[in-house]
Amino acid sequence: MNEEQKALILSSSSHFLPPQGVKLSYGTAGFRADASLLSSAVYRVGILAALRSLKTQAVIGLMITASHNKISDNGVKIADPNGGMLSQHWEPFADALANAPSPQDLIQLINDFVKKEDIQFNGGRPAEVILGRDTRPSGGALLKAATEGIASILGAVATDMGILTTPQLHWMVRARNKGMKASEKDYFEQLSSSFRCLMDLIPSEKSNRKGSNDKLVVDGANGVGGVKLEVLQKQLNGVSIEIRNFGEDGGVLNEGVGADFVQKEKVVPNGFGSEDVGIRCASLDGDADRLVYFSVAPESNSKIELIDGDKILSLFALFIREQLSILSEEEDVKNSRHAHLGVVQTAYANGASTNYLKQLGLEVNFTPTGVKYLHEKAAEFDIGIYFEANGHGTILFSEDLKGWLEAKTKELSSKSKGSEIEKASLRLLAVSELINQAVGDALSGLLLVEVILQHMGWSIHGWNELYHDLPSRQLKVKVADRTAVITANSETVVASPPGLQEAIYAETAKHPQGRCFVRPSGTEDVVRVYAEASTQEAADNLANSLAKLVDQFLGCSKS
Ligand code: 16G
Ligand code: MG
Repeated sequence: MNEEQKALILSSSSHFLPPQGVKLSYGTAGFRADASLLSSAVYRVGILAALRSLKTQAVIGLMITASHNKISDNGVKIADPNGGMLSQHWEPFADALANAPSPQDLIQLINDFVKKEDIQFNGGRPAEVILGRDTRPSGGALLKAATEGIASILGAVATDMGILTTPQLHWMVRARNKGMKASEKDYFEQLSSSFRCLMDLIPSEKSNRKGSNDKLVVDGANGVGGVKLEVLQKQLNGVSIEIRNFGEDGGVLNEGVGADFVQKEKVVPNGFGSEDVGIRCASLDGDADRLVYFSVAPESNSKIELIDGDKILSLFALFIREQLSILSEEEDVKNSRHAHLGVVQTAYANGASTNYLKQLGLEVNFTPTGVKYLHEKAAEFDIGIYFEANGHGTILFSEDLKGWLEAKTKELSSKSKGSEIEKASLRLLAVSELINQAVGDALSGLLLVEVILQHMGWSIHGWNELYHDLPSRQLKVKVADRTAVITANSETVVASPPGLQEAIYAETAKHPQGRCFVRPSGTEDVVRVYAEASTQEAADNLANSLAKLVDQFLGCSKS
């Protein structure tokens, strides 16, 4: 770093001093905190984004959002050149950057890091960062802070893409770096045209069936997702979507609404009620990277039947498997290709879903919680489907398989036009266009669910009947130091403190079909407890006993 560069960072960073006594951690989904505490961290993430762009010589994304958190919070995260999460290898730098106490410390830190990573300021392409934000009122000011951070790296270019869903920004970063069309209009066009293509491929005897194609009602969490879905739906033919809670009717972001609320509380979001019994409903989270479906339970005030990420995964897996099996019937063995399909879940996946997937003969893999882990695992397959129970997930297609499918459809369009094999390969290609390849995307996930339900001729109830969730319970426990809990085997067992796992095994054994685990949260200062068992009472008991054990072993409970 030359002196001019150092002086520029020094002067601009003096306008963004960090609040005293606040320690931030990049966590599983970037920095998140009360918006009033964030301008310094966001400014510094702007610097990080520009450095990341210099290092990778590619476009980097910077998203300002706090997803499902309350409206007064905000946050910031980075999208890497492939549209995925920031490389884990840079996370400690992000932490150090955000927590550096003074501009001088900041310069020192950046200087050391630039040397270590061998980041070149001259000779290559200048840094380029594209920015997006959700609908939070604090977003505009934080976006300015990020832009100033980017501008403090000489020659760096920042482009504000406006209000976006998180997956839209990730999609744009990926598209830009692949040299593809990358505007918001292009995003909508790609989703709508691949959706229409899939709708055209629905077997005719299914498309007329009643029950599957009646209306869908979407809870937009009073956030950006509903607004964007409104735009997208104008480009879809023959789909009827009613959007509620799209933030323009006085509702507050994530307050009693949204995918996180619906999945955790298992009750209807605001704006839904007994008049909706029997209707197919879906809920997005505040930045539209989570999706769950639900239906209002009959004869109950506010209870719902939840169709979570596990069931979305199961629906996707069934459909993909069906298309692959049609393709494998290709007579010309020389031309056929075995596609390796894998699914990825976390310990939160309901045990009934895992059993169901295994019974289908699928390979089920587990990773720790957090999109970055699931995504990385899913990328190992020709087709990798990943979902967290909370509704984060997508389907990844390897470049190799996509290339093969493109060649195949070309060949089949002349050789056996209209054949089942041609249709199956066209469907897979269209899915790879529709479903966001950069990150889980509630809008593209929702369109794919809608197509598949029509393809199968299923109502939401038919889908819900694929398997029955085991009763489960989640609790959180406040402890003095949650980092004292160290887990192993994708968070299914506790490695430390010693003795805790043995005590957990002893409790589990007392409950039929009992399964449980504890893990430190990556987003809140708590230890989370999950338990499932054959009855709700048993799941509740098991969760409560675990919470007590955590309290005993970690002591000094704060509450
Ligand atoms: C973040 C993660 C999500 C994970 C959740 C767990 C991303 C984009 N988001 O929201 O995948 O399920 O954290 O939160 O990675 P917890 O650690 O507090 O349980
Ligand atoms: Mg989110």
